[in-house]
This record gives sequence, C-alpha cells and structure tokens, in this order.
Amino acid sequence: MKTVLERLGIRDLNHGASTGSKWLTTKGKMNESVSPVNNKLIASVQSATLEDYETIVKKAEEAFKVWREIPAPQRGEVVRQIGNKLREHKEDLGYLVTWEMGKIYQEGLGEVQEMIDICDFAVGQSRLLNGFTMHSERKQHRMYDQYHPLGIVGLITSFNFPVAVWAWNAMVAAVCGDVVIWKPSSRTPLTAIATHNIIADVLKDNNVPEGVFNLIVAGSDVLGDNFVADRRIPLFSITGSTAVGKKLAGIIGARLGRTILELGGNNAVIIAPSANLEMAIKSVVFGAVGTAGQRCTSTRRLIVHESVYDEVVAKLKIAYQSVAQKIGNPLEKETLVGPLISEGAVKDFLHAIDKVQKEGGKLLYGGVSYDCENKDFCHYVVPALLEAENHYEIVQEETFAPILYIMKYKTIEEAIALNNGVPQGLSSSIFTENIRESELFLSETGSDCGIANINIGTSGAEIGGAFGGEKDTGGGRESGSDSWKSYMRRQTNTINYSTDLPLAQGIQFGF
Ligand code: UN1
Repeated sequence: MKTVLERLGIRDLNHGASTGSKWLTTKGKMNESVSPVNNKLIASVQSATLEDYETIVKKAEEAFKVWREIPAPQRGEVVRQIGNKLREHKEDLGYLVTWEMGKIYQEGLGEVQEMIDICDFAVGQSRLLNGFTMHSERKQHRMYDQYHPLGIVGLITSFNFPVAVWAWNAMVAAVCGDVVIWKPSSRTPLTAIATHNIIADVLKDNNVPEGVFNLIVAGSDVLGDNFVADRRIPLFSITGSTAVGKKLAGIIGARLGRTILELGGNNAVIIAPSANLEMAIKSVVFGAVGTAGQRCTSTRRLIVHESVYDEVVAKLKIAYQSVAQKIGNPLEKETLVGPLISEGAVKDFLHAIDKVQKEGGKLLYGGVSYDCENKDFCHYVVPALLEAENHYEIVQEETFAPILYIMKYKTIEEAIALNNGVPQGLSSSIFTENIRESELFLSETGSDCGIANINIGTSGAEIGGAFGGEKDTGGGRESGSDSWKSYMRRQTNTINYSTDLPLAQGIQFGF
C-alpha cells in the first residue's frame, strides 16, 4: 500500500522549484523538513538558486501573456478542477500539514477545506470581475471602469497556514488572469511541493502554460530582499510578522509596487455581563489554544467585565486543566494541542511568561514546556493563562504561542479602549446579549480591527469575507468579498459617440 508521502509525490529528496507541473533540477542548499511532532526528518528539498529564480520569472512573464487572454470563466474552470483534486487529496494533504507544521489533524483537514472553499469562491468570481458604469456629464458619452489582469503576483507565506494562504491568493489571482510565484516558509516546503503535485494533472489536462503557478523553495539568503525589489513583480502578498512586513513593504514601496500585507495580530475577546458564558469559554479556549496559539487570529487577550470576572477565571482554569490532558501528537485523534513549530518558538513562549510576571502579571495556569531531555518532545508546551494589564510591554507584542492575558473592565467604553489599545488590528470579538453593546462594538467608535465579531471568537474566519487587519497588521485584504480587486489593474474608460468634442467641467478652449 502506498504511503501518504508516496501518494502526494514526495520523495526522500525533492526539487524545490516548479513552473506548474514541471520541476526544475535545483542545485541550491539542502532544506531538511523536520517534523515538530517528533523532531524527525520527513524528507529533504534541494533549494533553488538565483539562476532557477530567473528561469521562473522568465517563464512567468511568458505565461502571463497567454493566461491574461484566456477568458476569465475558462480560467475559473481550471480552478474548479483544482478544487476537485484537492477534495480527492484532502485527507492526505491535511495529514502532511499536521506532520510538517504540527497543528492537530482536524485543523489540518480544516486548512485543506479552506483551499477547497476558496476554489469554489474563485470559480464564481471568474464570472463576476465587474466594473461600474457611470453617467457622463457630457452628452453622448459613456463611462465605465474595467479590471485587467495585473501580472506576476509574488506570494510569501508563513508556516502556520502553509497551504491555505497560497490558495486564498493563488486561486483568486488565477481567475483574475495573473500568474503567481510562491515562496513558502522554509519550515514547510513539503506541503507546498505536495500542493503542486496535486494540481499538476489539472494544469496538463487543460494545457495551462508552464509559468502560471510557480513555486520556489529558497532561503532568504538567496531569495530575500532581491525578490521583493524585483520590478517585474507588480504585487506582493505577504503573510508574516510585523517586523518582516515593515522591512519588505519599505522595499516594495520604494519602487511603488503594491502590497497585500497580513502581519501580526493581538486579538482580544470581550466578555460582557450578559454573555452566554458557556459559549464564550468554548470559543476563547479554541481561540487561545487552537493551532497551539499559532494563528494570526489566535485569541491573545481576554477583557472580562468585573461582575463575571471570577466566574470566567474559574471556568477557564477548569477548561485549561482538561486541555492539558490532551497535549501531544497532533496526528492522534484525542489530541487538542500539538507542538510549537520550533525550539525558538518554545523559548519565545517561556520568555513571554517570564517577562509578563516581571512586569507584574500573575500566572494562573500552565506556562511551562515539556521536559527537553526527551528531544522528541521538545516543542510542546502547556498553554498559559495569566492575569495581566494591557499596557505591559509584552502584552503589547504578539507572541506566537498559546498565551492568554486576562484583564478586567468596568464600562463598555473602557473595554473597547483596551481592545484597541495595542499596535495591531487584526481580529476582535465581544460576547454579549446586549444590542447596545454589540452595535457600539461594531460602530465607528468601536473595534478598530479588520475583523470584528459578535458571539464568535477571533479565529476561524470563513473564506468568504475579506481577511486582514489595520494598523501594524498591515492593512491588506485577501480571500473573499471584493479582495479580488487588489489583484487587477483598474482602468476608467470614457467613450465619445457624438460628433462634438465637449470638454469636461464645461471648459471652452476655442482656437
Ligand atoms: C492566519 O493565521 O494567518 O481565521 C490565517 C482563521 C483562519 C486563517 C488564519 N481562517 O483563523
């Protein structure tokens, strides 16, 4: 019987550059993909060199010339078939996501489901790349705007959603007539390679030119600032930390390139006096410990009304105790919390726990790592629950780990101020049965985040909405709603079908 890796076309040694269905014979450094689950090698990837990058950009440029002329619904048909292939491989790819990245298998499956969902969404979008028509101020003139394909989209993704973020961007970009060069995280190259193997037959069967979907595995020493500085790439979509985003956006901005930035979050849940506590606790626990706190949308701060504070803390402690029984191998069915991605991430977790206590915070539960004498279990931690204040330096930062800072509030205005009182602005939510509070939270004086929810947690957004946030989160929007517009160039057209040449604003210019 074939193994998961065989079914996904992963060998012991893989090439790290593809133009769609063909692989380049890469000669760069060896990138070993070690699983955070047990610290063991899964397989190796030979990274790309700068020469490989040049080959890919040239192919992408050629492919764009062909792909942009293919009618959008036909491009959508290719995406429809990609969605079907992903359905066939959902279990295997979900398994590899878990193995290579460490999220539990349920979440690995959920990630592939996001890919399938965005394919369906993009297929519909391929018939809806609509502009507006406007009434001209001049007689017998017609005005409208239209959207054209943009060109090459550079896509830099993070380890935590190693394949879904590719799909959000690549599927939408593809129906828009763009071509994509994808640089996955060097921690998760195998899921990227598997994704390309999954789509290869669809590309071949539909004669999609090589160069529409490109993949390049390369370290930032080879493909770093030079990638984002490349003027042949008009748009970059980047998921990563705020620090990295600021640096790259500076380089891209200096050449007036476009960006979609999805950077750090520091997401809060407010629990109001009227909240359904059972729902609130369930959602906060999933938001804080799900994906071991490694989602951009993870719940990091909990703002609780003083009247229910003690009850919430007591309930959370019980919930965390029961979650702590289910830390372990994320491939096992019962597990709720898998490993962190690296030993560095464990250090960051421990450092934050230490720092918040030094600043005056109180550890209520967890906050320890597993015994590192057993090297295989080095990446596991017990999710932490802490009382803290919003202004603490460490609370203002995003630590990519399962740490929940709890704080008290008296008035809804104060709660909203706390929610907004961090540099980041990705996701937020309030649990309340009070319509005044919920509407205030969603109003112009409410949450300043890109995502604001009522009686739903901060994580687990559906693909149909525009995904992204404000302030240090970067301001980009990807995935659903009208995010597709970022992937196209917009043109305003005015057509004069009269025999006169009236000037706009009634200007007379006789000669
Ligand atoms: C991310 O963490 O970068 O909303 C993406 C969510 C997921 C995507 C998170 N749909 O939690």
